[in-house]
Parts: sequence; C-alpha cells; structure tokens
Amino acid sequence: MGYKIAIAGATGNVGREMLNILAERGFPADEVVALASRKSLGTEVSYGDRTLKTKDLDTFDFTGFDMALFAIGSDATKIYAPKAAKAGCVVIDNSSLYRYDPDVPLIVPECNPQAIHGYSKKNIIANPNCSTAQMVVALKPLHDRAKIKRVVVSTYQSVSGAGKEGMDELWDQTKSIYNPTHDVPAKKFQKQIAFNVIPHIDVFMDDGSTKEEWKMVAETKKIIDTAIKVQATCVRVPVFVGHSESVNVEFEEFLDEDEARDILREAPGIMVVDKREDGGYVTPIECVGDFATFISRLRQDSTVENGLSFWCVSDNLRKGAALNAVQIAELLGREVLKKG
Ligand code: 11C
Repeated sequence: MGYKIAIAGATGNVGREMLNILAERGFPADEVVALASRKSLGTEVSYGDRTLKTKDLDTFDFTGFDMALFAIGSDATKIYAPKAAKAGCVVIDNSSLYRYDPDVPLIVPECNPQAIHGYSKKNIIANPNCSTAQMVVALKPLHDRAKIKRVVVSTYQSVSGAGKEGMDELWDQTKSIYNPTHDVPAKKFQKQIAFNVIPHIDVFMDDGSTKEEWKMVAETKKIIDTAIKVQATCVRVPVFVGHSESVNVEFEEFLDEDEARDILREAPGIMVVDKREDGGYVTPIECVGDFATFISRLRQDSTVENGLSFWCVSDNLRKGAALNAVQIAELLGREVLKKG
C-alpha cells in the first residue's frame, strides 16, 4: 500500500516541479491529487505520463490523505495548512510561514534528517528558502569536519524565484530592449531586470538587510547550528532558472582545500565540478532540471586563518523548493509513516 498525497498550488512553478519529481523518483503514491485556487480550477497538469485535472483547494477534504505538499505562499498557507494538519494529513510547506516556529521542523534531508520526528507537534514540516537549501547542503559536511564560525555569502538569484510573473517580466523586458516602442516597466522587480542586476530581494528589515538575507541567516542556524554567523547579500540576476552563490567560510580548524573537495565529493546531494581550466565550473544554465547542488571554484582563502571559498549552483525550483519537499516526503515515509 502506498501514500495518498495532495499537491496544493499544483499549477505554479514549484507545484508543477513537485509533480514532475514525484513521478521521476517513483514516489510510492496510490493517489495523487492536484489542488489549485478557484481561478485555476480545471487546469490540467502533468504527473509523469498522466494528466491530472486540478481540484478546488478551498473545498478539498484532506481526511485520509497521508501528506500534502504546499506551494501556495504564506497567506493561503495560513488558511489551508492548519485545516489539512487537523484532518491528520502531514503538511510539507514551501512557504516561509512556519519555518521559524520552534514547534515546526525545518528540514534539508542531507543536513538534519533527525528533525523529522518533530513533525507531530503541528503535523507540519517546513521547507527552507531556495538560497538557504543549496548552501546548507554544502556547508553541513564541512561543518562536521572543521566547525564553521562564519559564512559570507553573495547570491545571484534567478527570476523564477519570484514565480511565473518574474520570468515573464525578464522575457518581456528583454524583448522590449530590441523593440523600444513596446516599453515593459519594472513591476515584479524594483528596477529593470533585463541586462541588469538588483541587490534587493524581499522587503527591507530595520538593520538594512533584506528579508531574503535574514532568511539565509535564520534558516542556516536552525538547520545546522545556531552558533554559525552568516552575512548574506542577495541579488537578483537576469537568469531564468538556477541560483548561484559565492560562499566564503571561516572555520574553527584548518581545512585543506583538497580535503574539503574530497569531503564534498562524498557528501549526499553534492556534485563537485572543479577543474582549474576554462569552463571547468558549473553555471546556472547547466544545473536546470538536475537534482544536485554543484560546487566549483573551491579554494583556500588565505586572508583569514582557516578560510575557504567556493561557488555553489543549483536549480532553485528543484533543490531549492520541489525536490527538497519531495525528499522530506520520502524521509517522512521511510522513518515515520512506513507504508509502501
Ligand atoms: C526568491 N528565494 O528567489 C526567493 C523565493 O521564502 O520561499 C522563495 C521565497 C521563500 O525570490
């Protein structure tokens, strides 16, 4: 017997990837239901070689469902996640609503799988922000070996992180540059994104950082170790899919770059592509559709006592969202629900 699983937000960028990944990984599901808001009702979505017609999230009864993967944003999650959880269905939520709730585990299966057992306090498990997910997969095995003191990260985040509207804005604006009669003003983003970069993602906080930067700090602490200090600068770039990060790490103990490379080669979820030659590194366009987080440009940072720098790239709709959610569902099945 397999699982009954619902996908809330099945017509969005992340919801569609959730369905693709459940099918690709052969998730043991007896029943998969695609849920959407009333305005997308009846839209057809692919699940492997099948087509599912979306049902109304608003009236859906989660009773008898084992799990629900949510990709609907915080406002709708606030309404529907408690309803599903109360019906006995474990919610794996991609929004930021529950990530910092002490009664909700925030899980990246490669880093803190043991946290799964905390799911039962609210019947909810949180999925991290995309920029955090790919970074912690790389940091965790290095932290286990040499204890991280401080991380300085700059991100290069694709427009798909801002949903379909973000992708449309880059596409339309790029075309409009060649056709100046058809002006496409900034709407989803704060400034022109085509042929530009914008050092601003999410709202500003009182200390001058942005919420996206704050998330990287708070989530890294919750997933790996509260003692790790993180300084983040999050930047939107005109790339459709795939987030990149320049990561600088300071450790308690010395960690040689060759040993770090070997550790990362053995680490789950990581693919090291690090040749010191033209093209011997991974760029975002090459990671689209992949499950791995790619590490390149690993090198010693000799400006501090125990420092390393590296380049980290991953598909933000996959490891940064849908893949991690499906991995949590697999973990929950394996460790707790034990069906299938
Ligand atoms: C972006 N990281 O690239 C954001 C998208 O908290 O789940 C995901 C926001 C979140 O715009």
